[in-house]
Amino acid sequence: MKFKGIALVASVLVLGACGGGETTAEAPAAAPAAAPAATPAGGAMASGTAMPITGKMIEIRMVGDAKGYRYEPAIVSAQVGDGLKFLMESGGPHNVAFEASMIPAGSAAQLDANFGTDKIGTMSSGLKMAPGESITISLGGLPAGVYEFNCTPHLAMNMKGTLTITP
Ligand SMILES: [Cu+2]
Repeated sequence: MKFKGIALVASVLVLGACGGGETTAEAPAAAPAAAPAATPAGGAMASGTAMPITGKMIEIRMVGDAKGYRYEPAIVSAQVGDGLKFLMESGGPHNVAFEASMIPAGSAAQLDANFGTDKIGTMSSGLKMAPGESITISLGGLPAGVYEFNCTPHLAMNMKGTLTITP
């Protein structure tokens, strides 16, 4: 008795699903099929693949006090593959931003990718307010040359730096 009852209910449910669900059944089926397309979409950023840090880490403090707003040090030498760690110390918010006209030709896409996802714009990092927060940028895959950078909130206060990358 019990089994028959369950079997009947199950049959009705299956029938119901088949009958009424034909049109809606296709829509959910299409969604999973579209999901794998997200992988090629990520690969479409061909020029923007972040390169890892393979060398040394160079720390630059971001400071704002009675003496003014500045990076310490503001003159930095690095090799391709090194990393820069900008450490928020005082007087924030600070960030690190590069402009395409003040870096070597052809370096912008790689540098932008090396910022990762913590950005407020192209080659412009997120703002750091709390002491101890930091911004890490890989110099992997970048052409050698001179890269000027600045702090967006304190550009007018001359918070700028110069990075020279050697091969
Ligand atoms: Cu600043």
